[in-house]
Amino acid sequence: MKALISPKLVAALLLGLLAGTVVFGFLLGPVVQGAATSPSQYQRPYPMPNQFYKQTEEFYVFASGGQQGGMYVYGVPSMKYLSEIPIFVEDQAWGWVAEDPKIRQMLTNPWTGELITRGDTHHPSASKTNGVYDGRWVFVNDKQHARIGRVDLDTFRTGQILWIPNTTGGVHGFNVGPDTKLAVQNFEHEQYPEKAIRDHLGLAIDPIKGPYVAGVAGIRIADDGTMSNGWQVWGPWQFDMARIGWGDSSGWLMTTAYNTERATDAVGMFQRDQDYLFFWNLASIEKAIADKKYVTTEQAPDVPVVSWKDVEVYVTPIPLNPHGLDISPTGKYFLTSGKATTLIAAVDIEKVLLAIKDQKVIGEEFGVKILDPDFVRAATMDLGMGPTHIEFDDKGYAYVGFFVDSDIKKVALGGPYVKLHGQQDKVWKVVDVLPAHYSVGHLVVPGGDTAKPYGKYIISMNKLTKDTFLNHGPLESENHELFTIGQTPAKLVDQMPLGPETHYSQAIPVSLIQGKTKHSYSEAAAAVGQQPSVEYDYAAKEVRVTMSVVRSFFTPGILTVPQGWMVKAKLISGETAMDISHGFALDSYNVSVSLDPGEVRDIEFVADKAGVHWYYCIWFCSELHMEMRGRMVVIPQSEWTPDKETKLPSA
Ligand code: RUQ
Ligand code: CUA
Ligand code: CA
Repeated sequence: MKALISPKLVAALLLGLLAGTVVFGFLLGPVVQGAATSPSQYQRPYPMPNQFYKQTEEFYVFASGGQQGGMYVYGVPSMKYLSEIPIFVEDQAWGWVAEDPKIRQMLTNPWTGELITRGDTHHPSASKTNGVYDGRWVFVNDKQHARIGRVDLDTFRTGQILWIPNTTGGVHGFNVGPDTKLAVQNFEHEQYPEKAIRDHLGLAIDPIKGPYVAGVAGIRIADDGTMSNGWQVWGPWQFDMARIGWGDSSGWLMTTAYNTERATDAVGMFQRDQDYLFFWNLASIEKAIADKKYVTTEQAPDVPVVSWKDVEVYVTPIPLNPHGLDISPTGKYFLTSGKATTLIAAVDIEKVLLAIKDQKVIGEEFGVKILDPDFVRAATMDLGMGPTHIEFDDKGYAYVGFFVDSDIKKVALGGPYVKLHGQQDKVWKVVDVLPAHYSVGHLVVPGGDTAKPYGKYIISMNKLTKDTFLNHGPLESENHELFTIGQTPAKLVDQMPLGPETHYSQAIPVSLIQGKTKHSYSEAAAAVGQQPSVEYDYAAKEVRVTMSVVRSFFTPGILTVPQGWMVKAKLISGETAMDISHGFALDSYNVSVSLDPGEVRDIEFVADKAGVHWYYCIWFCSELHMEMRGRMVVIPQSEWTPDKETKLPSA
């Protein structure tokens, strides 16, 4: 095994992480990738035929938006932005607003009743069948608030948000298993949980000094995509990344921890030369639950919380403060990157299972056996500064991103993968270097996190763009860079500025999605029997209105309301034509919703401002778009008389 890195070197590396970004800005800033963008590789027809992109795109990319709170969608290979999918934050442009009670409920913390409109999406993970994408859903986590969103790929809209109990948030690694029955969510930020959990773990925890505890939440996913909180396993450590195994690693859950020191500050989190990769036997978690070895909490009386002591779990040391944890296509190798080192460890699950069987153990911590790293590793590679995440192609190569080096190193995998790339490439060695602009976070090879990578492309999601694009103020965009990898060397073919801030992405074949996207909702058809109506409820101080919205009228076109009353409106779009959306925005009120074709939207708000307020359509839907408006007349209660009620001509 490679010599361990000394803490002194760690400090030097950390300084390097900081300094490196500055140095690279100067050194690499002016370099233009002239050859890589030569016309021969980057030609689009002119004039552009209709549907050119529709016919030539191969993948949809779903990129997490980070602090944007949802996901971005674009096409590959064109790198053309298509849309945004709002999930955890309100986004009026894409029709995701809390005045719709359905959306408000999804965004409301079920335990505190608080509406939460901030979020931080990290790791999209697509639904799979037999370890391969199936195009049904993309799930993604919100780091800040411990929520999981499910995006339905027939509408590109969020269908469910699941809140995870027993944690104050700060969750990171998220992964959906090979058959979409189980997903896992790690708690990255250590917790001081309810007493029931603290007592069950039996660890001394001081609420101020720590050390705290954390764990993994198991989320069950029903056949229709409905998520529910299945279980949690807690123990002494936090976790960063999570992967549910498949193939050679079926039945195992792998997690990494960078703070095995259980510290509460950055210096403390770097005290050890190595941290851990964990192997959890999933069946042993189910068995502990079946054997009733769990507690529940007041907050979540139906979610079993299991102690690490009651399940089968092992660790093996890996280079310090690991970040990437990625599994090769057959499920055999786990590549982990020590982000403050130059080292990538390749751990072989078959050797892990042998080590468990033959007790190749070098010690234990908190009762967890530490498997001998010399025995379980296939390789320890010294590849460059600041390794981040890793992806795999279909030809037996791994791609490792480097934040500090600002490049991607292509490495030939050993073992069963040798037959894919032949003997010409030395295994566990770099065979190509792809320069990136600049600091690489995640990478995505389409299917590169599944049993069947599609290969062909890699997208580098770069954190720092420097001067790659037209400057636009101190806050520069991110850079998604597309390379073709069907050949060596790889070629940079395109770059795309995109808003903050992608962590991971999923690239799903167009063929799995294109045929099923809806052009209109069927809800309005179901609501067709509902005539426009207005109902005044003097006891509840509520006006309930059913409003038809169709080119180019709102019916009713006038709505009178006593000041201070609640307005509950059901808006029904009568449109079935493709791409004809309407909206309902209300002058001087914090109300603006979008109605896609055939969509039915409930909205609720208090009519607290007196006067004439026009409601108008926000989409330019026809030549009569601007005339598509109506009045809400709010009358002070002292001036209100029932004869001022809006009366519709009876149908
Ligand atoms: S976390 S790159 Cu997946 Cu690395 Cu943000
Ligand atoms: Cu409807 Cu503009
Ligand atoms: Ca550490």
